[in-house]
Amino acid sequence: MTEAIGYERVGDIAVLAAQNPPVNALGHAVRQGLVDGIAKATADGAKAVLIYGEGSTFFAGADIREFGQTPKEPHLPDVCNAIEAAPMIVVSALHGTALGGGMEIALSTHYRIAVPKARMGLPEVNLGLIPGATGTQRLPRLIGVEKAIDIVTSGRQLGARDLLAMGVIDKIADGSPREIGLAYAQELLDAAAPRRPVSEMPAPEPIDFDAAYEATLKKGRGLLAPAYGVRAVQAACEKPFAEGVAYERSLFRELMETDQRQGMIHAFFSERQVSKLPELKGVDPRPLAAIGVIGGGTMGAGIATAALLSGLNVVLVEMSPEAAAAAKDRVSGNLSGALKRGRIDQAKFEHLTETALTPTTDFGDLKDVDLVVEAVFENMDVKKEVFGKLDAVCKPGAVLASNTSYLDIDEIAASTSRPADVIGLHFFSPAHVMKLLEVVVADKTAPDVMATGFDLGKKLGKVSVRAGVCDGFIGNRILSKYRTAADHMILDGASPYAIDKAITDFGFAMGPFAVADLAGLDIGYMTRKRLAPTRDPRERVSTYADKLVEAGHKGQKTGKGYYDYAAGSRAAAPNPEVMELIEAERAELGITPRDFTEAEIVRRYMAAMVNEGAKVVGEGIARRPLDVDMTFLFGYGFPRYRGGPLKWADMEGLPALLADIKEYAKEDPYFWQPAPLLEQLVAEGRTFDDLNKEAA
Ligand code: 3H9
Repeated sequence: MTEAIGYERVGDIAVLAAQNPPVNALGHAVRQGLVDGIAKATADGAKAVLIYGEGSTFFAGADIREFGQTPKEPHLPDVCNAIEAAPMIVVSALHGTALGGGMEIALSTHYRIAVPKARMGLPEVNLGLIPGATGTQRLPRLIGVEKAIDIVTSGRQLGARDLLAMGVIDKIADGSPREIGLAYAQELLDAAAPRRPVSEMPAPEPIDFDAAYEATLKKGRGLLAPAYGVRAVQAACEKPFAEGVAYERSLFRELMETDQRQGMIHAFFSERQVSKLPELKGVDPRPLAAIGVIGGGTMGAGIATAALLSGLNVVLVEMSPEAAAAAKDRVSGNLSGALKRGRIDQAKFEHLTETALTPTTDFGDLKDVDLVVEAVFENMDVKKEVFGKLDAVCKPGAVLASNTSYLDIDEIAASTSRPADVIGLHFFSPAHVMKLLEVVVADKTAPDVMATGFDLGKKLGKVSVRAGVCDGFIGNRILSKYRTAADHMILDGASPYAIDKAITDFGFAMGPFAVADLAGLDIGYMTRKRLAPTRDPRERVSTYADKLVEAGHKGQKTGKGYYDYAAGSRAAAPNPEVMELIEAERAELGITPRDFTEAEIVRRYMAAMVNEGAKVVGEGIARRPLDVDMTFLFGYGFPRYRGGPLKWADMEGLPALLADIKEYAKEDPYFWQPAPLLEQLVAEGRTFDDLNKEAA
């Protein structure tokens, strides 16, 4: 026996208790302990075995940290088969989350009981994998092909009631997993219940697997794992159990070798790492019960909605009673969406809109709030005026935050008498939907103010990334570079539509031009005008986009932008005026357009993203490469299975990417200045991930 599995006899029942905190992951010691435990129970003459987990959960799956290393015996499928082959009945008692290999262990036991709050699922697709320990072979035998495909391909978790209704578990009972498991095992022994191996159940009825495969592949937008899951379930119908298991294993191993698996697992750990910063260790956040929001436009109303939904009281300040009423309507509109989706009930809706939310025109109403987020017009003078008022009315210790997306937070902070309390909290629109929050730390921001920013993000269910002060912080600064690279390609011969297609084929949710239409083309227009006075004369600038805006085409809100939305559909057709403007500009500049392959478009676009990402890390604006990666995953629709721009760069190979950047620099040395950090990593033969590990 290993220490990871405790062994005890309770009458006729041998009890195997997993003890591998925090989540009882099925690492080597646990697997060995289970196999030894079954052998010991057999040698002991036990009539039943109970398997359960100590601590917060049943097994939450294979130990992801072991992935990528040479697997050590006993392998998980063998453990599952050894459990099922035990000569006595084996019962599992579930609590917490029985995920992946954990669910596969449960499916290998003969009977399953769970506490009411237990959840189960096969989330392997979220790691770029399929279940690799007999799950795709046992589950369809138990509940049929369609439900099994849904569970395997979606990775979603199911609650105990649904699991009982489907026949995945046999019983629900209140109590500790040990108590309910022992009682159930005894009940089964008393009833002389037989062993019930799922692998011996008849093969399930087939469906049209080719159609299911194609549909799943399409839905995955490039992610392979779910489609592989369909093929694995197919094997449960067509092959004897042992062959099906071998086939599942071969697909699992194939996926294990992919970049997609690496990208997804990088995302899994980075998502947890991103809010763990050395500078926050031991720093307690300030209390947060009520917040203020200044400005009730789309952004302010979104922030207020997110705060209300997370249980915070909100004072929403607007300029006039009419604007305050309109802001309240916006918040109510957002909350009615939550009501419709069943996230809140009518009583809660009324409480949030009528009691927890205070729309006002009086800054004095902010005197008791713990934190204020300002979301007013992007203009330094306007912001300073607001911060002056906040400085006058807010209680000592209140956190004063700006939602600016590019203005200098140091300058805003300096305009108050309490710069240590000032921070940037950059939300993404719609703020009650988008997961990203950039916590922008200024020179004088106090550590507990930064901790409070992260705490607010956590309360709001956001992924918070620490950013330093610069134009555009992490995300928008990098965006402006790859967007410029796209504009240069357009001048040289690519079309916005070819670029959008290449980028969505790469896996982005939307291409940059469709995104620009959605956000409003006037935003980019204003940014270009703002930056024009300080623009370096060597910069290559295109003007077709400005002309488009000046012609009144501002994207979806005006019905036309890069695309024509006249038909009311978001899957709009190209706006013919765009190519006319582009061609006119090319002619004016004397450019003979050339062809761009999809591969070249992606390469240049990504090279610009990675190069600027490396500058952002090199300058300390992002603390670690993973901070850039998470910014893009959660704020910019970057495909999760590619891990993020800098993880993608690692997998592509930094030397080749740097060589391409130097090649592009021959045409445009100003734009393509290689990031010093990228040059350094290449010279030292290291990767961005090495930097992540050093920072951990
Ligand atoms: C699989 O099973 C493959 C098999 O089919 C075949 C194999 C042959 N391994 O999320 P939390 C760590 S694939 C290692 O903050 P929560 C996590 O990193 C696996 N470590 O807590 C964190 O560490 P730290 C299928 C793991 O309460 C700590 O535990 N299973 C694993 O919010 C706490 O995690 C999955 O994909 C793991 N499997 O949520 C389940 N899981 O404190 C993945 C967690 O150092 N896990 N850690 O940062 C989860 O979904 C959530 O962690 C869980 C708990 C719901 C369990």
